[in-house]
Amino acid sequence: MQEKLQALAARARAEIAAAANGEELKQIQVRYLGKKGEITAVLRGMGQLPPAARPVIGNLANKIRDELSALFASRENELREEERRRQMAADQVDVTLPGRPQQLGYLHPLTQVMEEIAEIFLGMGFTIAEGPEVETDYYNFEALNIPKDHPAREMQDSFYFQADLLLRTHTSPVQVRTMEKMAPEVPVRIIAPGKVYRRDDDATHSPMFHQVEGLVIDRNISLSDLKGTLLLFARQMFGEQQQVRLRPSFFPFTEPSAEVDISCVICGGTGCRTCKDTGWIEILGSGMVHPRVLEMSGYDPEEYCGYAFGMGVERIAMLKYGVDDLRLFFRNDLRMLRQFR
Ligand code: 2NL
Repeated sequence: MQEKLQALAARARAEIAAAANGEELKQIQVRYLGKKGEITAVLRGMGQLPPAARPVIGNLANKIRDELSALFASRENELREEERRRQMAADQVDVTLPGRPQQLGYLHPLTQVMEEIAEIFLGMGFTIAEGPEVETDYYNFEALNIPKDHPAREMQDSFYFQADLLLRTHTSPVQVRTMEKMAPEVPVRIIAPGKVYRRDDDATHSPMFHQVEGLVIDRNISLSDLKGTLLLFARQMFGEQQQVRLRPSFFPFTEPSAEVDISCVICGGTGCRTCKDTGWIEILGSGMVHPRVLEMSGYDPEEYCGYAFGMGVERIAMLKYGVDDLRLFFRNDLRMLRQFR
């Protein structure tokens, strides 16, 4: 019996030493020391032994059980340590590998052009005004002298949330809000760059586009101030050789109103396909702020006056870079956008 126990112990020691992982070790432990394990069976079977043999075998079995318990515990620690080392080795970062190059981002060409326009006016003493893209009927239309039956107010021309809440169709409401806040203080000398929305979608119209509007209010402002300012703008934006001309036009919020042309950026004024042989290209709309618009926002039109203008950033960018389809700006094709990095 003693030899059988010793042999069993030897077998257990060997199996414990050979266990490859915690799972295997657990199974071995159950086979020897579990409720139905071999050692347990010996200890349970003591009653069948002759009384004289019981203390010897009992002692030996207990000794073996304690020894094996200790072996299981230390082997379990050993296996856990091995596993930890394996994990650490697997997780190790090879600091000698070359780094992954990070792509440096850049601004969208329209944002670049919008900022370039803004910079030119900042240099002439304008400051930047901003405001909400969701506007009320009052700020987008009413305060700009756009009457209730004006076609711009039709559902099919603007994006409406409610009868009196819509996506702004120009950045003029930003200027109206600024006038309201400042009145009757002068001078007002601001530009309002930003996104605007109209229900248009073709090669020359996008439902979302960008505008920079400008507004100056003071005493004794005239059309010549407007023309001189826009001439400086045209020369900084398109080159010192530029000329500008004003053509009579109409906007509900200015009186008189004018379209502003610059010499053709393609032919320089001699006539080509782009300028339809006129030598001139339209770049913005402008005029003297309508007295009703001044009055509604708190400026007495008898004392104050001013000019305003508005330009489409997409149009300026297309002319500056010779892009013939506005939709190219919105297609997110990197072959296009990378050229503006
Ligand atoms: C265009 C024409 C224009 C204005 C915008 C303006 C703003 C206020 C008062 C009066 Cl608060 N006018 N803005 C004036 C004339 C023309 O934009 O064709 N834009 C793309």
